[in-house]
Amino acid sequence: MRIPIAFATVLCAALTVAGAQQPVAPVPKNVPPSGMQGMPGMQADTGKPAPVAKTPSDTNSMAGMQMSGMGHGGMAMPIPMPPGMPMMPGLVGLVPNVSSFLPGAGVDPMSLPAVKPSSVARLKDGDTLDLTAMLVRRTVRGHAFVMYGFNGEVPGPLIRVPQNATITVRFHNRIDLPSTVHWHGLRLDNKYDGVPGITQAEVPPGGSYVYKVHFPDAGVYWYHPHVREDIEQPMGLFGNMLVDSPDRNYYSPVNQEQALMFDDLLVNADSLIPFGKESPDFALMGRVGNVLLVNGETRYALSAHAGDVVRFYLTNVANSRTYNISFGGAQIKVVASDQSRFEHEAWVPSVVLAPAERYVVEVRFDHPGSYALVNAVQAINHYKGEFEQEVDTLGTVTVSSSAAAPDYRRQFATLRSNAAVSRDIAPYRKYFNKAPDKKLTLTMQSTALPLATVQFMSIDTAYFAPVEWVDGMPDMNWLSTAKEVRWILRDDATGKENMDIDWHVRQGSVVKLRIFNDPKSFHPMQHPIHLHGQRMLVVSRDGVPNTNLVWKDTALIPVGSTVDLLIDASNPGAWLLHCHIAEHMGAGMMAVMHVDPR
Ligand SMILES: [Cu+2]
Repeated sequence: MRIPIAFATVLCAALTVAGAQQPVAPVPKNVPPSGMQGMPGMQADTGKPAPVAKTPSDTNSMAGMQMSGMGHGGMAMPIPMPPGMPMMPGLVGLVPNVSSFLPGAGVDPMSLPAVKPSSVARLKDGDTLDLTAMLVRRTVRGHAFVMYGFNGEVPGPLIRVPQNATITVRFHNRIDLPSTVHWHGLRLDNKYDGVPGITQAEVPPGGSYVYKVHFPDAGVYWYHPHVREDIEQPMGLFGNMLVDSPDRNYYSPVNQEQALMFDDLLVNADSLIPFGKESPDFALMGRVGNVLLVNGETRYALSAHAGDVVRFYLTNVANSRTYNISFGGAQIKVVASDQSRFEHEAWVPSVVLAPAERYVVEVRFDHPGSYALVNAVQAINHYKGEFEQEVDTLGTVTVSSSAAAPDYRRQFATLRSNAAVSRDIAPYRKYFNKAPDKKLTLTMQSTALPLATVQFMSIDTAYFAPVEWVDGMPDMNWLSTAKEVRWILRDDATGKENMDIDWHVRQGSVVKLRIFNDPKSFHPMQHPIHLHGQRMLVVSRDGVPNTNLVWKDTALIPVGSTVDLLIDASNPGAWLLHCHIAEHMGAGMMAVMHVDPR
């Protein structure tokens, strides 16, 4: 799709005609290839096969990389630019207003243990796990870097427990930043939620902290630090938790199970791009990496037999990137998301995952050959003013000619309805159409951004997409830090913003929260909003009721949309509500909801 006005012309006009009225480009009726209609996170079934994919080295090429001069504490700072994309002339030579940070300053990566793949920690009620955040050596495209891992692993150990278990986790911080562990999506005891300043103090380097982690709901969860997520997560501190239902038929039978954690990393030819030390950089759009990773590796590989049904647990752990995942044309059945199964299983051609979201899908590989695990999105080329298909192959499923045993073809062909989920939701239906109890507007403020950035952004806003798929302007994004950009949750009723919002609701109440993502803000962008310690339903978007519900803890709020969330405020304590784009939270986008005990 082409924007009617040549963007370069518009840009030049904006940069050269100081004080002139900004040209206004018409707003295209663009719709990304996501399914923001119908089932949340799902693409409408087009029946078309997935597009032919390029390899990551094609699409994430460092070619076209430009030098932006000295940056971050005086070191040369080349910001990788997408191929064919020039740096903004007004930004050349500028550097972010922070000093630079990378893990393990002065540590020789070769002196560290090489990172290990994730192990499975099968634990039962009452068990104890030691979890140590530590420095590891990771090799990305032939270059060894000092990064982080839990117990030396990336992802960290996959914690697999029965529903209703409580385990003890002794967390040891052996990295060079303070840290904590947040148990994302769990309705656990507030004091173990891992949020510094609200439920505990930061664990300093060398320190330890003991968590009691309770698992009330079956599903797929993940753990990660709640201190400088913009650094600690992309450097490797994340892991999954799988909570098994006692119901043996909770899911359909499958031949294999696989947990996939999607991540991206921002690198130049031979260096990691440093982080802002005093506050996050890349504060506008979040740090969007140029190397896509599955379970910490640039190439995911799986072997299967012809006819195998594989259940994939998908988790997006990226700072900012939203994925749109498919499996080389293989049929995908979506069965569950963050905290429960869907009411009704459904066929989808792809799965959209915002940061922190999880989806459980079953995929049948019915014939021998190879299937590409693909991320396919419609990117905006901000410089040309065009939308273009961006397709990355993240890995391959190689299917042999030997036949699946057992053969689950028949079970796979059946779309189940989960009456237990509908029964669980039934008592909440009477609240679906009530007036909102709380209303939030998502917006932002900028102060002191470079003039070229401000001018560019005001034009860019004219053709925003409902979902921002990639970072098309890394140079200006890099320059923005939490000192220049403030992301805002604004309470419509009081005008209070972010941590000044001090909501109190009664335990046992059902809270309808309406969130509006203001398209007229300086930089409209989607926000994955996460509520700690509770569960919620996405009951409608833009007034259209959701007819296939699932319990969630994270909901993507597209640009210009109004989303109604129904929160089951069952768990007492002080709980964070925030955007899960790490840099947006680092630039203020969080509030506290107190659930007061009955
Ligand atoms: Cu955000």
